[in-house]
Amino acid sequence: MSRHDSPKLPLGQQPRPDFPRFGLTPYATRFPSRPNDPAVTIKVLSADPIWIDDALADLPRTAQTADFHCVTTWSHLGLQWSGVRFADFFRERVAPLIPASTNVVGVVFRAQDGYKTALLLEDLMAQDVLLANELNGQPLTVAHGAPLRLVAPQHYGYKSLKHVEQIEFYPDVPIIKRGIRGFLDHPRARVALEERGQWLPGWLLRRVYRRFIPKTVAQFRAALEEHERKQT
Ligand SMILES: Nc1nc2c(c(=O)[nH]1)N[C@H]1C(S)=C(S)[C@@H](COP(=O)(O)O)O[C@H]1N2
Ligand SMILES: [Mo]
Repeated sequence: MSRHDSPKLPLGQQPRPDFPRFGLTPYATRFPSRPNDPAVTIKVLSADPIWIDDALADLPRTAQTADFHCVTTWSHLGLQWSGVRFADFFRERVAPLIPASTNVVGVVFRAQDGYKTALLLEDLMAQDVLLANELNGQPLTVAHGAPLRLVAPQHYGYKSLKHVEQIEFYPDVPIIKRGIRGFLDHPRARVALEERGQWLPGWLLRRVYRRFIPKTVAQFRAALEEHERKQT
């Protein structure tokens, strides 16, 4: 075991005492347009989008503690999330809209800051995948995904999309093609299998990504401070 590994953590991850606001650097200066509005639109196959005023309304709430693993190798342990299971949202709000002859396979999430990601429906139906609106007993902040974020603890952090705005359901696996992430995105990104990216091995991505952590954290923090200054 190298000094970078910890027995508690998945392969290649290192613990971080804080939980920084983080992401691809172009998103450091992008913020949700409606951080207090829990409305989402859903698009099922080729039908017109459907507007839901409050994505979590009338669904059973659940809470869980989970570790968070960013693909760049930092992990923050023991976050307490609460919200609604994605599986419950899907069964109650989406499944009734799907024609019996069609199978939904891929799901694309779009965020209020322009970020997007895709997951397999199969992975989203896991019991620990949430649409969360609370973190550690408090409403989600802008830093961590207000008004609503996906939490998929078995997948790298880039799948846990913040500021959810639209959820789209497809009969096949959508490919996210956008800049470097299009190249390095993995359709599943399972932490246990170290699926960091599609084409390059985990051990290589680990070394490259690790170097960018301090600069990225600083950039995201400075942008948030600037944003908050402008709000007041
Ligand atoms: N909307 C949105 N969601 C996002 C991102 C982002 O920039 N915008 N970054 C992703 C990445 S790479 C990570 S590691 C986590 C970071 O979550 P945090 O900022 O709450 O720590 O959010 C993910 N979801
Ligand atoms: Mo990340």
